[in-house]
Amino acid sequence: MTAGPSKDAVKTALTTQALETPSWAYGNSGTRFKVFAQPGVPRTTREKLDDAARVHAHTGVAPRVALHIPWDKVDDYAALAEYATERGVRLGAINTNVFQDDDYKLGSVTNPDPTIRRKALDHLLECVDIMDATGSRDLKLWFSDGINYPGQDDIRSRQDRLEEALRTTYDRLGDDQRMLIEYKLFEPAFYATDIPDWGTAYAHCLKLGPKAQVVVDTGHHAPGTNIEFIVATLLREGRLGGFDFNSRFYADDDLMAGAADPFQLFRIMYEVIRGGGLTPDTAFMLDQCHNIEAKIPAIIRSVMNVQEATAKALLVDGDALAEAQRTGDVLAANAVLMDAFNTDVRPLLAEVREDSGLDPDPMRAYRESGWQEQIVKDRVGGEQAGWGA
Ligand code: LRH
Ligand code: MN
Ligand code: MN
Repeated sequence: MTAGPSKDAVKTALTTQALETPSWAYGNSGTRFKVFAQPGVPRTTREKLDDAARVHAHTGVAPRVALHIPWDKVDDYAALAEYATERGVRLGAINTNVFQDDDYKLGSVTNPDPTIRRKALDHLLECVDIMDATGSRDLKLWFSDGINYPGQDDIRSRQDRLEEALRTTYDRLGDDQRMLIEYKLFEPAFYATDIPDWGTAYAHCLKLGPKAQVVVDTGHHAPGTNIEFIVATLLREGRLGGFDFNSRFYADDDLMAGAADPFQLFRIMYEVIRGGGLTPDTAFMLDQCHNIEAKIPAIIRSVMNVQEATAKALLVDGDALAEAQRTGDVLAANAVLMDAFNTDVRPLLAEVREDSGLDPDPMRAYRESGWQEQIVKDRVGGEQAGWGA
């Protein structure tokens, strides 16, 4: 038996993790069948930032908010960044959107029509301009591009077109800016998606250069995929840019992180820590939609779930594990991981919060804050901003 990591070391490491919440999770969303509107949802991006600031105020570990353009289109992005700072948060990744326009029916940057490709590229470049104004580090690229039928378009030519758009966008990045390339197995394209997996994303990143990194959306894999293996591999290669955390039962369900499979989240966080990825170089983002549950508390819960998985992963006794692995003691090695996973870290996290002057129970603190009642009262009239509008 070894002593395992000290409580102080675990507590200190926990304070280094900063999560980023997605602006679109604060607004109405739904399935392709129905958007269920909730009272009090933000009508503007500023109101989304107000809500995100509440999440950070109660958890202490969600200081950044990702924007999605044009859902969060405003006239003055520098002023928006200032507004965020005044509320105690910062603007995070800028997410591009080349998937909600009739022109993109046959693809955006991979479209066979050069005029449409140019339009999509211009949007990507505009998003880098926005990053300059907001001070954002990361440009997040997800393409819905793909084909539904064999023969519909040439798979190889589409990769060439994709490469060209990525190259132009990459060359436009500033020294401190990065490009995060997101992959997704399928949907909305069903036969062949142009970036369906980490291998394709990674191949493009390798060609582009060190500022191009892969982002792992946990909902974007086939059932049973060993995501932590992908994480370990990308970290070894220095190409893990970050995560879009969410939970899935079936496809891209976008449920609360840690809700469907907390053990998977733990295994992912263990590989992050094992690979030295618990640093600001890894963007720990949420990408979720709260269709039937109250949004702000759902985001607080998700942040806490990621924190709990991180705490458990930090508790893994590395020395005991290495010894068991060295001696080929399969059961002992597995037990080291399971002991950490089965530890109730909630008291430890309550302590971490109290140490920084927060209520130990963020869910209760939010419930009792009166914020929900206030926004339901105040946010009447106007259109809700973004995705489900
Ligand atoms: C695509 C995706 C991508 C988008 C977001 C709204 O499924 O995960 O990250 O930007 O959803
Ligand atoms: Mn995503
Ligand atoms: Mn998704």
